[in-house]
Amino acid sequence: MERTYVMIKPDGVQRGLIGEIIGRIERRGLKISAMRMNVIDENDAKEHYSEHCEKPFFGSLISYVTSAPSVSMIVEGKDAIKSMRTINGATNPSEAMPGTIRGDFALETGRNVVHASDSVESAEREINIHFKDDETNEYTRIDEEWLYE
Ligand code: IDP
Repeated sequence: MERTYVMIKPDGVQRGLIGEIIGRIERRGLKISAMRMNVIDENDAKEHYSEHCEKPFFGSLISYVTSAPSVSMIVEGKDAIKSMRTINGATNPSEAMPGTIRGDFALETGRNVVHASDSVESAEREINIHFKDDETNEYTRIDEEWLYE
């Protein structure tokens, strides 16, 4: 099983999309093993997006993700990293397929509602930025015997 870091960004929270987004994750069969709402600390945001620190949009990206509360989650399951990226859709919402979160609810890259880690290394790095070890929960979903062969 894989785990990934997922964020409902401030625009997703402000636009009342928390339930819609969590519903899609749960219905897919993925397991949420940690969840918290908070305003992301500026230093944590800078560390999270450090690969973009030289980009022209870095300043506005940090302001955006720290501007209001976000929902942070650890999501687990088979191929959780790839599955969450597919559920979210393309980074630029104008290229995101209908049926994806960004394809259904967003118009601009700078307000694209959700984040999910793009590799095993990023997932572990991002989970460590946003969660402490004792914030994760180990449990079995009652439907797991029907989700997995
Ligand atoms: P991802 O979120 O799909 O992994 P990345 O390329 O890692 O995409 O970019 C991280 C975030 O930075 C994007 O989700 C988006 O919020 C923001 N971003 C990326 N490119 C641009 C841009 O050209 N203008 C404004 N914001 C951008």
